[in-house]
Amino acid sequence: MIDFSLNDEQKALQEMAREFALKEMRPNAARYDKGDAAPDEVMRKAFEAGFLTCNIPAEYGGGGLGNLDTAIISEELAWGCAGMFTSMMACSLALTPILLFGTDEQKKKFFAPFVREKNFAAFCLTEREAGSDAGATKTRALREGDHYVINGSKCFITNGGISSLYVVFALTDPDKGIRGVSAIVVPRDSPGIVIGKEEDKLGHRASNTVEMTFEDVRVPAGNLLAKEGMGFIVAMKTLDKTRASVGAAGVGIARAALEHAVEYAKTRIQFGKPIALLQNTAFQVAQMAMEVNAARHLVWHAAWLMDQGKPCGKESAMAKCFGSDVAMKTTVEALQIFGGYGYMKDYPMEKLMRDAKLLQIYEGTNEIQRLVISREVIGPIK
Ligand code: COS
Repeated sequence: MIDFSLNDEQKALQEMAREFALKEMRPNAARYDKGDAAPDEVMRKAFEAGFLTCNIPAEYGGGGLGNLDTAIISEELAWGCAGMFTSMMACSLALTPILLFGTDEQKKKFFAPFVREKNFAAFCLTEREAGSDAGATKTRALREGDHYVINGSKCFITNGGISSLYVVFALTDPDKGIRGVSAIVVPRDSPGIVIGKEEDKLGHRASNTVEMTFEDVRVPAGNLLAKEGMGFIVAMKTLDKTRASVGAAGVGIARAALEHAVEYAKTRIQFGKPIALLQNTAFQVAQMAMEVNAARHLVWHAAWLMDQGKPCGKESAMAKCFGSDVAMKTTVEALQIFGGYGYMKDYPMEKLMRDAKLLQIYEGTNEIQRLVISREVIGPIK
């Protein structure tokens, strides 16, 4: 039987996240969108509310929430401010490899600071020459006794400048290409980590994005996740799990744009009546509402599959791709309903549109999602 209703706990989580988004994120969104200050205070409150640690299992002191629970919360937080949400999501993205592949000892050690106080983590996969082609990593991690020595550069690292811990993907065996990549946990206080200048982005300006260089960074060999050479699989399995959250963020942004457009269309009088009564506007609203709903169902389905421990790579890619495309399309159309006002910074539409764009790019471009989906749908060709 299929049950689309949320249970009481999920309804309470949704309500709590919506309240947080409304009271803490929305009133501060425009201020942090300027990008000249970090939303530390909002993040402190987000930590206290448990949003930064909700995916850490309860046995390690976290919220122990499931993937569907997290998707419900993600929609609300992105509805509040996609930029601040990105910082939170990037932190859970970086903790996911530890969650999936860490030993009990590693989980205890690495999760402890995150449940104790506000901390961020960063997922360091992308390089200048290894974006969509994530396996083309050039960063090296050479074994020297009981340590790895890491050298190389990573770019577009969300939370890079504010994190206490990094999960770094680097070649431990350069001759083996993709099968020579390993995933290594690197604490921020390791000497040799150089944080580059903060990127000046189109949207998600409340989040921190930097280039990072690792210069002879020595970390204990015990910080290796899984086995040497398994790093690419670690990255792929992590992204299979986290991409649905990007879809959830897309739903949150699109829903916000739709709600603003409906409110505006009901009060904006042109040709003697509210523009909501014009059939073009009404049909646009209907289309947006259908797509937001469809995107949410894809997200919830992918998250539900994860909670059942079932394969979800294709469904997670669908949720990410469709959810972010819907966010982009809906924000463009909702801005159009606002006409000239939509283009002004006094109204929320232009930020929503700028924020929507990144969802089509990060955690794998939507072209990569289509590649992942089509490979599975088409299957092997003899
Ligand atoms: N789960 C488990 N294993 C996987 C996997 C998955 N989701 N995806 C790939 N693999 C395995 C493959 O089975 C293959 O193993 P074998 O060689 O033993 O058969 C290996 O990994 C290499 O896979 P593949 O041949 O598919 O690699 P490609 O180089 O073609 O790249 C894509 C695959 C394009 C899907 C990958 O590079 C990718 O996701 N790129 C986008 C990266 C990204 O999202 N970046 C964002 C950074 S985080 S903000």
